[in-house]
Amino acid sequence: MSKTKFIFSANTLTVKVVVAGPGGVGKTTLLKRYETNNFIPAVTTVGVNFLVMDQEVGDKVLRIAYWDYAGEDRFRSLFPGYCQGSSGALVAFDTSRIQTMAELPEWIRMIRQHNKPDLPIVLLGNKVDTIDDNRRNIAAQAAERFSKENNLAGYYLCSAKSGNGVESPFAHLGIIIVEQKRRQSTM
Ligand SMILES: Nc1nc2c(ncn2[C@@H]2O[C@H](COP(=O)(O)OP(=O)(O)OP(=O)(O)O)[C@@H](O)[C@H]2O)c(=O)[nH]1
Ligand SMILES: [Mg+2]
Repeated sequence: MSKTKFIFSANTLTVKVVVAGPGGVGKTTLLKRYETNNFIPAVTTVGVNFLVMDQEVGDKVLRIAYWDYAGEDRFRSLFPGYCQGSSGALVAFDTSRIQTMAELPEWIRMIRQHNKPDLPIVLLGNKVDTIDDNRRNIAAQAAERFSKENNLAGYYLCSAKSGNGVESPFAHLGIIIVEQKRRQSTM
């Protein structure tokens, strides 16, 4: 698997991935890290931000448009419309504020309601650079339990600041999307 800004190929499939979760957990900063491999602190998203990145999965190129939705409550009512037509989702919480995980069922409910119910969703526990090993273990156990209970495709702990663990969830979601499209014979 490799990722880049644009890969020229006749074998390109374009999909949408929605990025969701409470305000301030680091969604935009994670996307910036994925795009540039640098820590670029973000400002609160107003509405939605976009990032388009290509990912090679086997002999296919997956062109993913990430729709990075604002987490603040005042934008919530527009989210159902924005998340329609997604092929996958990344939902994020902040491991230094583990209570942010409690808001995720509502985001997941909206995503599933407005997409196919079997939409693959990957959980991200961000900001692990700010917590010690003990709290990291607690966050990992909570993420694992949450992921099972909510039938998610997987969970990852990561840090947009250090870059740790950021590539894997993106790669994993891309692979699942391609497998799902193959099974549905849409690629
Ligand atoms: N220490 C640390 N800070 C981070 C990390 N990721 C993001 N931040 C900081 O957390 C704050 C919020 O980050 P954003 O990326 O704006 O969060 P968001 O989830 O996009 O927030 P909304 O757009 O309001 O939904 C910023 O000050 C970032 O610099 C991280 O991994 N570690
Ligand atoms: Mg943001």
